[in-house]
Amino acid sequence: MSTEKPPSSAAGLGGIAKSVSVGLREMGAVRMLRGWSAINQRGGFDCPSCAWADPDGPRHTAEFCENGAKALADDATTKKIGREFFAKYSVEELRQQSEFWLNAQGRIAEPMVWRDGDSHYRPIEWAEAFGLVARSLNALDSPDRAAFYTSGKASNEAAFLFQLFARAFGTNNLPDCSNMCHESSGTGLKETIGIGKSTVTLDDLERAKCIIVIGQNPGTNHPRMLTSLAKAKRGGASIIAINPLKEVGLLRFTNPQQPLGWLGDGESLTDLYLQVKINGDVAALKGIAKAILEIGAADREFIDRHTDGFDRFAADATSATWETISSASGLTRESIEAAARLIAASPGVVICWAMGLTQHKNAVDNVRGLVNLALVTGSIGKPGAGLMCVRGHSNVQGDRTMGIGHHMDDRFHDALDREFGFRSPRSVGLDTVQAIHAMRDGNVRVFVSLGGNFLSATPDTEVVTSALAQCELNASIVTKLNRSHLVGMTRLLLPCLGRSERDVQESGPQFTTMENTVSVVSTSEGIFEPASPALKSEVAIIAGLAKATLGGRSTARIDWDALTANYDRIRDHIERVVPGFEKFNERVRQPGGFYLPIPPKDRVFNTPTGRAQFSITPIQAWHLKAGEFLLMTVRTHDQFNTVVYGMDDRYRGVKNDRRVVFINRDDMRDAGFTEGQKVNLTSHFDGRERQVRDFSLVGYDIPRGCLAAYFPETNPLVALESVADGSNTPASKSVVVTLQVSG
Ligand SMILES: Nc1nc2c(c(=O)[nH]1)N[C@H]1C(S)=C(S)[C@@H](COP(=O)(O)OP(=O)(O)OC[C@H]3O[C@@H](n4cnc5c(=O)[nH]c(N)nc54)[C@H](O)[C@@H]3O)O[C@H]1N2
Ligand SMILES: Nc1nc2c(c(=O)[nH]1)N[C@H]1C(S)=C(S)[C@@H](COP(=O)(O)OP(=O)(O)OC[C@H]3O[C@@H](n4cnc5c(=O)[nH]c(N)nc54)[C@H](O)[C@@H]3O)O[C@H]1N2
Ligand code: SF4
Ligand SMILES: [Mo]
Repeated sequence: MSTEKPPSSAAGLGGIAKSVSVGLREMGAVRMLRGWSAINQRGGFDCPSCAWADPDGPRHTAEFCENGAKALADDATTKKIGREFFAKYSVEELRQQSEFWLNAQGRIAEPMVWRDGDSHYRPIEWAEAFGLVARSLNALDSPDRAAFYTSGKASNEAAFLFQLFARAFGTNNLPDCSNMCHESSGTGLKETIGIGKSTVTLDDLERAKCIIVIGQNPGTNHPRMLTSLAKAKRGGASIIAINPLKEVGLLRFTNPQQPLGWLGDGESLTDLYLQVKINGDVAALKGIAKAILEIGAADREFIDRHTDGFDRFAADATSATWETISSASGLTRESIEAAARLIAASPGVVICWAMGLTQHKNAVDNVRGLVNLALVTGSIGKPGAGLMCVRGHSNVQGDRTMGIGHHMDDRFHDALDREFGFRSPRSVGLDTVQAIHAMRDGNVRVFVSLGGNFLSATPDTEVVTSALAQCELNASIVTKLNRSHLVGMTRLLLPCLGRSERDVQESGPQFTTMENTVSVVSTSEGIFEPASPALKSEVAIIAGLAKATLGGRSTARIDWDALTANYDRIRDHIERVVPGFEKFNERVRQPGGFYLPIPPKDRVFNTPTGRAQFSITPIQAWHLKAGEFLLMTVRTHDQFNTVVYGMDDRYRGVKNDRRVVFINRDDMRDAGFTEGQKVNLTSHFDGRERQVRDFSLVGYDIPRGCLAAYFPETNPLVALESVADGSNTPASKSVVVTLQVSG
């Protein structure tokens, strides 16, 4: 491992160099340039990485960032693994390898099966594979003994069919990655403003006069957001960052699409950087609201006309003492008041956030706090203002819109039942954490996943490993090998087409659709030949599984073959089941697609009273014992979730190591540790300890008492029971740990 001074600005030449080198390594020059010319272009394919939005107007010839280029290279790599690879390495040998190595071997080229007692995976025909899943599912004594997991990359069409399959089979056990991601946002937004989505367009962000970026690292995780922030900044916006780390991407930005911008240090972005303590946000947000009330900057007209609960909220905020606010947030009164003044000086504020807020015990309170701030400033339903939960996976928002969720509302079920002539189950299904409990207790026996890496993405890795290992069948619809595929009594790999590949069915070439973070639905159509002729599309695999499984057991009228032959037919069903998709096939073919309705934009709040709700968010300070720290688990610049592209974290100055822990230099000194020293991390939850070993200490600009380390290496530390109230999201950004010298 080596560390160096982090760069002074994000993107710029370093990003271009990285995109080219990874592209050449995985794809070669010709394929790389072809891919680059189609990614995020109209008629091309949607970037397989994050859910950031494409511009509504004209597009650049290169409408992607370094991480989009890396994700494309990972998806469209020419490396493949088929029967020879699986004959060479036993499952035991594969288990010894890292996630990085497993992913780097290439695309899975044909269906493979591993049965109890085997040493190696072996090839299996598609029909036999479908039959195997069907027999396992149909042998269960209840449909609720199965769980159907979805990762947020699945297209709308695949997601819609997957939930239909699960519900026609008879269960609402539809856990998804969202349960670990923005579930807290969805929960907090739905109860307060009546919809679990952002209330802004890209244009609102770019024309905002004040923007808060809180609990989010856009330079790494949503890089093109920096282009929009820079645009807003040039238009006169002030930008406030609230984050325990001084993330380079929030400090300065060099736009790689403006050649002259390569020279010099780039544009500075943030006007006010509040280095909050981990989980100090409820206090910080309350402090900002208190200061806004004290300045007299509350938007009384908006509050009176559109909200409930203001008086209680205002009494609570004003009665909080600055002492409590400062000690819980780690911020001075002056800096909080400075933030309030910037907000008050602007006609409205756009608040952007991600995992820094959603993965804590009181995560839903974090989101309520954001809503309070938006409401008190009247920032909903006017241009250049609003709430922007910045989504992770490219179609995670669309998947939920399509019914991937363990607890959809009655309206959705009724529409589904009408459309397909059956009665879908109404009991609440299992979310991700509940599904793990159920597997562990022997109550879920069959696990089918549509993408993702359930084992490494979820908390408490040891518990999940043994829970998944007990499943009679672990069947994955996948592109790449990962650790989730190395456990289970029977394991099935069902390899699918990647986002960048051509999908040709009986009626001809097909496109799929995605919904981005600002509710725009648009098309995605791959351009490359499939990695192997044996691959099927996600839609075809789900239809194959459903047809083999359902037979006479469901009264649902679903012609799976017809749906596979022409995806327009799937979209016709979606149009009749999901509101906002009127004339779906026609509108989605228009350049750039269409916006789904966002009622709060028109100040329509679908809450029980028809008004937006203020909430009370109690400040809950941590009382850590001597030697205890609060750890947040974050992403590097060289990974997409559990998919590790490389071993560097360029923007934080770390090279060639992922087992590092960032610590305040004074804390390091006081504890008698030294830079680079190897330590073990022990977490403490409910009287139980969990440990990961051999991490190198990196002295860093981080508040005292706080640590940062990378996910998924630190997931074994996160207790399965440590979850957010109300959303059940693993609290993977507030893990109480102690450090011990390793050896
Ligand atoms: N390149 C790349 N892009 C990605 C991903 C990826 O892995 N790689 N993942 C995708 C997915 S699924 C998601 S959900 C998003 C995630 O996007 P982010 O949420 O930006 O990802 P994290 O790395 O989890 O970063 C959390 C940020 O919140 C800060 N933070 C942590 N705890 C706190 C806190 O208590 N308070 C505050 N105020 N800040 C805190 C951290 O310092 C960090 O800057 O990115 C998506 N895009
Ligand atoms: N400690 C900690 N844990 C976390 C987080 C954290 O911040 N800290 N973040 C959480 C968050 S926000 C999320 S979203 C989850 C992510 O959880 P997941 O979505 O389950 O995980 P990914 O790593 O994104 O999944 C990668 C795998 O998806 C498969 N895949 C890739 N492309 C495709 C495709 O086109 N089709 C199909 N069918 N499969 C494909 C490949 O096999 C690849 O190995 O992790 C969560 N876990
Ligand atoms: S910002 Fe996100 S969606 Fe856009 S190119 Fe980069 S990784 Fe892809
Ligand atoms: Mo996510």
